[in-house]
Amino acid sequence: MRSRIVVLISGGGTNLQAIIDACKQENYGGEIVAVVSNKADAYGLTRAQDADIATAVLSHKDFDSREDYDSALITEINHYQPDLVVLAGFMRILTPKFVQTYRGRLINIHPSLLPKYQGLHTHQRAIDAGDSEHGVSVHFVTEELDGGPVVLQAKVPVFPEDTAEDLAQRVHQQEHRIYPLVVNWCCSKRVTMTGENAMFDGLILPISGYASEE
Ligand code: NHR
Ligand code: GAR
Repeated sequence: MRSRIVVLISGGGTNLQAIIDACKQENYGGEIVAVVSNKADAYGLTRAQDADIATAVLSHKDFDSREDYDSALITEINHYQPDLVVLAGFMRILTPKFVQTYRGRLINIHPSLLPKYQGLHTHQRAIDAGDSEHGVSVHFVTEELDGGPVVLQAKVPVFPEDTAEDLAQRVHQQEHRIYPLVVNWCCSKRVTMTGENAMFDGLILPISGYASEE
C-alpha cells in the first residue's frame, strides 16, 4: 500500500511538482492525495489539478487567530487521512497543536544548511555573510521554527557575483533532488522520528559528522 501524502503549499510548487513526478515511478512509496494552499492564486494548485490531485484553499485571512486557522487546517487535512504531511514552500508558521497532531509525520524543506539561517530570506543572508557554501535541509517539523531534526542536506557553492535569485535557483535544483527522496524514505518508514531524533534505518542521524557540524 502506498502511503497517503498531503502537501501544503503557498506558491509556485516546484517542489510539489518534483514529488508529483517521482510518484509516477512504479515503486515509489507514496501517492499525493491532496494539495492544500493558504493562497488561492498559488500556481502549485494548477500543478495539482493537472495531475488529477484534489486541491483545497484555506486562507489564513478568513480566520481570527492562528489557533483557529490551524484547527480548520487539521480538519481539512484529516479528511484525506494522510500518513505524511509535507510542507513544500508553505509560508505560515504552525501552532504547537498542529505540530503535535502530526508529530513524526510532518516534514519541511528549508533553503539553508540548518542550523544556519532559520526563518526567511536565507539566500540573501548567506550572501551578506560572505559564505562560500549554502544549501538546503529537509527536517521534521517541531514546535521550534526550522529547529526540528534534520534528515538530509545538500550543499551548493556561493559564487562572488551571485544574486539571491542566482543562489535560490541553484539551491532549488538540489531541493528537487532531495525532497522526493526523503519523502519516499518517510513513506517506507526508512526515515522516522523517535523522541527528538531523526532516524535512518533505525540509526540516529547524523550517522557520521556532516555539513551542519563544521
Ligand atoms: N511551523 C513550525 N511550528 N515549525 C516549523 O519548523 C515550521 C513551521 C511552519 C513553516 C517552514 C519555514 C521555512 O522553511 C515552516 C517551518 C514561514 C515562516 C514565516 O515567518 C518562517 C519559516 C517557515 C515558513 N511566516 C510568516 C508568518 O507569520 C508569514 C510569511 C509570509 O506569509 O510570507 O507565519 O522557512
Ligand atoms: C523553496 O525554496 C523552499 O525551500 C522554500 O520556499 C520555496 C518553495 O518553492 N521554503 C521556505 O522558504 C519555507 N519558508 P516551490 O513553491 O517552488 O516549491
